[in-house]
Amino acid sequence: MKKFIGLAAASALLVALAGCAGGGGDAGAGGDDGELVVGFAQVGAESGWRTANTKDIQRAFEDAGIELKFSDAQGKQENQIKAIRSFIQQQVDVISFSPVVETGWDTVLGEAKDAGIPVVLTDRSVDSKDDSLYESFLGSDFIAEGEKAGEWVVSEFADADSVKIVELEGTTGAAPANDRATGFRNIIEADPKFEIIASQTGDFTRAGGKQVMEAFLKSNPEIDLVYAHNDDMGLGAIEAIEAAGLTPGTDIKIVTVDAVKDGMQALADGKINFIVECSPLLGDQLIEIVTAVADGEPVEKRIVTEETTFTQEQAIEALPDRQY
Ligand code: GZL
Repeated sequence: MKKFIGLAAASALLVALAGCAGGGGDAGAGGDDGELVVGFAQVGAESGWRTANTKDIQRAFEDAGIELKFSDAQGKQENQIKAIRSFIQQQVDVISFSPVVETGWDTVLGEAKDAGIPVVLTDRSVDSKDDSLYESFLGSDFIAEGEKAGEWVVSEFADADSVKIVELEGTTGAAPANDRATGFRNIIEADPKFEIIASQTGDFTRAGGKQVMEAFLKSNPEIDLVYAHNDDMGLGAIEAIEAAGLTPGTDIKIVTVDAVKDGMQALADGKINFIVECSPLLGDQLIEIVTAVADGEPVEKRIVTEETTFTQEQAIEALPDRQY
């Protein structure tokens, strides 16, 4: 009997201690000890841009001393949805992600809202009609990027009678792919001499760009210009053009978007002719937004990142200081 009472007392003591140590309530991940915890669901690692974006986000959270739970979806929406659900279960304070495609987010963002966890979009946006599902969207204006590429094409081919264009599209359904296509057409469709003779996704990867360009070269004897939605696909196109015995940047001109180091080197070497910048360095601005949101402070719904364009001369000048 004595033994039984001892055991009962000991277990009662354990329960009491556990209660104190836990500070009451569920021991969720989110800030029981006042520390901010943020869950980030990244698209994947498909391009030099994405690698630079991930590195900058992780560096910014490290510098700020804020706990970052990071997941890489390997380009699959279902993995991003799973990661967001896991962050909800872990009761993080804020969820942030770059939606791999624009559609299909309302249900899981509704679950985050019901759980009282604010969401911040970075890089790419969603097509949700209900903008209460996220606090802020930090990223580039992809339509403007497409328009800048179109404006360069119009000036570069001012004296041409006909310009045959092939387009290497980004990931099907992704906001940058949809909007860079729209922006480019907003400009070139004003003049019928510009003709997009083929357009296909290379999924933002170098291998994808090379494979699609090989097919374009086989089925289109006359190509004047490649419009690639990112540098990586443009670099793949360069490989295909050279393998076909042609000179990229001369026989076939190339305009791309991003301005990552490899793209800028190709621009400096004259293999790419013009690059529209899309900055992946979103980390510090993301820290400002998530800390404001966690403190219940108002944040701007839409924050557009600053970016420019590069010619060959500008790339040669900028390369030595290029961070990514
Ligand atoms: C743009 C970003 C795109 C880049 C690609 O903000 O979403 O995805 O342009 C990347 O290089 O893969």
